[in-house]
Amino acid sequence: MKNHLKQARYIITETDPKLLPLSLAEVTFVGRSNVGKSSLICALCENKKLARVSKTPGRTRGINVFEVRHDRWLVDLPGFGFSVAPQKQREYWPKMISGYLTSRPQLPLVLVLIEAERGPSQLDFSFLQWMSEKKIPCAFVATKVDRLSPAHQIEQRARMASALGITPAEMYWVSAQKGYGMNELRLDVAKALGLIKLSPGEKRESEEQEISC
Ligand SMILES: Nc1nc2c(ncn2[C@@H]2O[C@H](COP(=O)(O)OP(=O)(O)OP(=O)(O)O)[C@@H](O)[C@H]2O)c(=O)[nH]1
Ligand SMILES: [Mg+2]
Repeated sequence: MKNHLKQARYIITETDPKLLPLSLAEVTFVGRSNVGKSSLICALCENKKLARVSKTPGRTRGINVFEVRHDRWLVDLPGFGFSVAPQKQREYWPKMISGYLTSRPQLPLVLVLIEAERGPSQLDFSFLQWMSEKKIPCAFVATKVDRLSPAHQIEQRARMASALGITPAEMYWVSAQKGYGMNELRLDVAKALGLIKLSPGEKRESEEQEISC
């Protein structure tokens, strides 16, 4: 299957969302520190050097923008839940994230990443509550599924989906490290960016029509 995201390149890091230029469409990766946002962007684009990955939480400090095609972006946000600040402040996601999410007119897809092994935390639920109050739709991605045994994966996927109020099939289930679940997510990201158009009701590769700009 052709990877429509492979030509992504880094274009800008911004800390003030108000200063970000407009795009035609942008797919955003958000979630707790260390959940695997940058790793997932690298895996989707098949470019290990694209976004910085680190064992230390808090690696991504600004809003990092990668352009897949002219004005069609992937956006890597800093993680929430990690800070050197006291516990009370740490439990509130930074202004940079909320400022970005409430100020972008072109957000066809916001992907909320949650570690498969841990499931959603209290902090994830308060973030999701805030997203719902702001009426920002999102889709869920369970990350690092390679850390679970195959037998445990089915059970944990069902448990996580139920906690999030969705069906297991509605949640992406991925491992950036092993490459699991990449094709399905790639296709939906490319679709959200308007890079490909699928025939109604079909997801077959042969039915994809590339859109040129
Ligand atoms: N086992 C496993 N580890 C992963 C996977 N994806 C990421 N990791 C590891 O998780 C750690 C954090 O990955 P990052 O991609 O930097 O996470 P992030 O969400 O961008 O982190 P911040 O920018 O700090 O918020 C790194 O040590 C990665 O190697 C995966 O699919 N499987
Ligand atoms: Mg990161």
